[in-house]
Amino acid sequence: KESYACWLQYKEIDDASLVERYASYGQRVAVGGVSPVLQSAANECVRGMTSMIGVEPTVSDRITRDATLIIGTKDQVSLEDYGIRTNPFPHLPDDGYVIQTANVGGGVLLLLGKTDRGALYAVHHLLRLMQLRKPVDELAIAEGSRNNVRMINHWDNMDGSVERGYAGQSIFFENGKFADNLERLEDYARLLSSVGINAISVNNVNVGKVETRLITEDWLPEVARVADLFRAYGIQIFLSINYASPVEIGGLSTADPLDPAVREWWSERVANIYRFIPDFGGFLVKADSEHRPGPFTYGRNHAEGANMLGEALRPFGGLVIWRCFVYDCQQDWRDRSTDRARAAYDHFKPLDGAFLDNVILQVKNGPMDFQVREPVSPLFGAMPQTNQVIELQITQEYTGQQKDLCYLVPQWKEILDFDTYARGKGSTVKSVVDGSLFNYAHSGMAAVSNVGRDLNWTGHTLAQANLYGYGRLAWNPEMRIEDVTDEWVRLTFGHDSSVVEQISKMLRESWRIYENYTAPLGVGWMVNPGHHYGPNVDGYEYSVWGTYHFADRDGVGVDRTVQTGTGFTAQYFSPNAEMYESLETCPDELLLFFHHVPYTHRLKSGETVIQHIYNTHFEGVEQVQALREGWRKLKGKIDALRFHNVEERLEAQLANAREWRDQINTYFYRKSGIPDEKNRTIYK
Ligand code: BDP
Repeated sequence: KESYACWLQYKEIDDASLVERYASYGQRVAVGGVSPVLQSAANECVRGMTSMIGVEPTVSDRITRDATLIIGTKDQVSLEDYGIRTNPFPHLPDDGYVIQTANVGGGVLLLLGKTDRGALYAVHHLLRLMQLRKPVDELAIAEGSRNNVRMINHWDNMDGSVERGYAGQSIFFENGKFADNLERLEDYARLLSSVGINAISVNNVNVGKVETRLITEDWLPEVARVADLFRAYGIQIFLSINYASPVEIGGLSTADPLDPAVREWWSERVANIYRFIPDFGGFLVKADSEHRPGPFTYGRNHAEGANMLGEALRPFGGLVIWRCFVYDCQQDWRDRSTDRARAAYDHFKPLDGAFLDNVILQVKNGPMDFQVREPVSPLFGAMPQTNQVIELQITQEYTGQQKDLCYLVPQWKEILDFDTYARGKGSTVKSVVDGSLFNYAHSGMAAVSNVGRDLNWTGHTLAQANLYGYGRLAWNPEMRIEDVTDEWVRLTFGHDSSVVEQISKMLRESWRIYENYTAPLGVGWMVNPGHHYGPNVDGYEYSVWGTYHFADRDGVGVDRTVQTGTGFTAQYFSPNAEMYESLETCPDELLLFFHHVPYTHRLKSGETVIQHIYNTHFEGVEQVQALREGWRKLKGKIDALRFHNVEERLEAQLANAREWRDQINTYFYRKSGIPDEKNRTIYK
């Protein structure tokens, strides 16, 4: 039960005086109107209240004078009627809300959204405050999200498998069909809406033969059923599409975006989708990447490719979310133009301004692929006239696959806070993707889901924190790491201070720890090809994927400078370009991403590169041991199921960390011939 409930535990509150205060509002709930979203809001409110304070509120669908809690929209309930003179709504975005205590009767709590979605978020906000044991007698909250798009991408296939999924089979599909466990989907929608997610794409960006048909009558009734369910939680549905659909299912001989027959085919398809799903979100597209079809096949660029779909969707208000993860996966290191890190910028930057208004480019956070450490993608800030969303990876493909603990909120914060200098100082990534820097029509955040059919949704129970943290940051990128973390731990495990402190600490340190025992100094990869778990230093070194470390007997790292390397550093604005270009100013943690250096090169920390590699890898293993010891101290303070789940995973993590340490250290000892200054045993 605890595993499944995630952060919506709604545990009974044992503080009698708090319960009394909460209960005074939790008697008579009145809802301002009828809509599926308001219905969900009311249901959630009743559910949370009943479970936390032990009294089930009555619910009325009209606003009564004796209501103690009112759920509605700004059009249904006027603040003035309750003696509140300031009206924050004009300053709030559409999904915003107001939570206000008013001194009418014995006191009433107003939970009002600008739209009904806002009302649902207000309910969740209140329930969160209650779970956190906060007073509610004098609330005057007005909140809205900075990001319009707050999306989750599922990489789920209809056979039930999940690409890069580490928590069991798909919750959406099984055996080539839609799964019929709607209760599970509804609970998922509750979790997502509780952190403000408002969009999901349900199928993998690598669209298979079967999934290509999702946009046809074969499956639209089923897609519509899922859309209905999520709509009630304020979440719009998107589908990933196959760019070659006109050929594969339309019987056309081409998918050329400039061909009139192709354009007409898509327009008809889209119109038909909207007959089934009137508020369909739109398409997510992976094109010309890793063997996927795309406009390049027909000699067209990606603006031509995306705009064709944009035109088809525009009459219905739909969006095209077009991924910038476009590179030649058959490349080799032939000349400087083939550096994979350069690809997204080289393809898309020249097209700035050429995309329709309802097209959004979805840019991965880094120029490579969700490594434990990468610089920020230089595309952020580089396209003032093109809508952008950032793509993060909640699923831990390269960060421990939900066997190893790796809490990604600190990484995401660093990325969002990074200053691109696109419009001078203060041009942070978060101000690009929230649309404020360039006034984008559509913008925000998207992330690849880490959820599957496991009882606890995420495999590793503590990986629930990544899903929660993503939602909270997508809602408000200003939230501090400590606050997101503290909130999640308390909501999930309660308020025992030793539990809160221990788990928060483990989470906050985990990303650095993972970095310590894996690929050093930003060079990335060194993983087993294919599944990407565990060390394999040369696993990708001699293949064609563009992922190299160039270690030889003298040194290691990728020269991406303008002076002597691939010229990638020039894709950044000044002064970032100069900072990365120069060996003196390039930050240690990204050194090997940007430079090829001798093993004896001294870092700013004072250590040589080789000694840093040895030190961090020994330290990483010790730190994982400490994580395990720390967790063991919580035995008896956490329910057995969750305790054992994490304990087991920490055991696996320790084995993995040891393997990484031994392989990395041995490899670099053999390459360099330089012994460890501290004479530790390097290989078994
Ligand atoms: C990589 C994954 C691959 C995805 C690809 C993508 O290894 O499975 O299809 O990204 O984002 O990280 O399209």
